[in-house]
Amino acid sequence: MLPRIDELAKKISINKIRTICDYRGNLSIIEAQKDIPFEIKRVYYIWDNKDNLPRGGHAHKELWQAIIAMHGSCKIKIYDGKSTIDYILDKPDNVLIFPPGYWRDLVAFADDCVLLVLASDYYNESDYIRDYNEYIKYVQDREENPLL
Ligand code: T46
Repeated sequence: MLPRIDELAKKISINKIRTICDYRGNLSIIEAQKDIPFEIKRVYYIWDNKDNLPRGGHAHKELWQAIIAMHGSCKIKIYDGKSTIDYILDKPDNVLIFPPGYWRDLVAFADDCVLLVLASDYYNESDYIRDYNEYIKYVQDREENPLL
């Protein structure tokens, strides 16, 4: 069964990335399976968002992701089928790690936002739930059968 959104908030609150600061500036470090709980199989980034158009609007069945605003800011709305929690990403030493099973909407992009995403698997369209009604059914099925 999916954790409730209040448990999720405790579990996946934005984490600080290990950062070494010296007179030259800052160097932030992420090591797979040490600083984030999965092997990184894919990296992609989102940038030059047009007219502040939202992205996301889907959930993943299996994929874990870690998201960093390398520059600028945006808001990530995470939904568990009943409640929503909002995370603001606005610092390059912050990372939002979230597990599969949650609907996400990415909104309020600053014009200069560059969002880096580390993913636990290769791109696979069949891992997406892009239809909202299908997502609600998925959540209900999970509640009825936690083994799903
Ligand atoms: C997510 C949020 C944060 C690929 O071909 N390979 C890829 O690795 C990705 C991520 C996307 N695509 C294709 C699939 C679509 O035809 O690129 C197109 C745009 O993807 P999408 O509409 O899913 O983009 P976003 O920004 O709504 O969502 C993306 C990720 O897909 C998603 O996993 O959590 O960023």
